[in-house]
Amino acid sequence: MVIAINDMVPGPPINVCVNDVIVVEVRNKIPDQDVTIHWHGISQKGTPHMDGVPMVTQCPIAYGTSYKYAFIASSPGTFFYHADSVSHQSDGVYGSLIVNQPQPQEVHAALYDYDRSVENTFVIGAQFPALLSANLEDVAQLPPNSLVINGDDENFKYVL
Ligand SMILES: [Cu+2]
Repeated sequence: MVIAINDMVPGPPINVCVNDVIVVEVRNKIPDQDVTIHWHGISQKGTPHMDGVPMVTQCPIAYGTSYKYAFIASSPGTFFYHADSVSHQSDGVYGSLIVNQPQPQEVHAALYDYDRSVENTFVIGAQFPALLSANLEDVAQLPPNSLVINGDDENFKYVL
């Protein structure tokens, strides 16, 4: 079992150019649980309320409500996004976030002809026998079954 984003684990890849504005509306459909999303690698200069840390930078997004994140992809890099909660991360709430830069500024540009980061992105996660967020008291008894690369759409049940 997983918690999917838009029916996907990992969630939809985000591929943008540096200084693009990323806008994501998170609608929490996880019954009886709060969630926030952290944009790992984004500095959030000027937008600390978009950093996704519940009770620190924002109120948690309660079940049945939504929150719109909007921030500038201010620096290039290979990043990812994930639920702030480790149990939700383990349940599948994560995805890739790649901020590209113009070719003249790419220091490794001479090493390749084409940027294939979109089709060659690998997101590695773990697959657990049950939702960790629904079994917090038994987490120590729920080791992962396996690692998964770019998800495993054969063996999981969508929750959302
Ligand atoms: Cu992070």
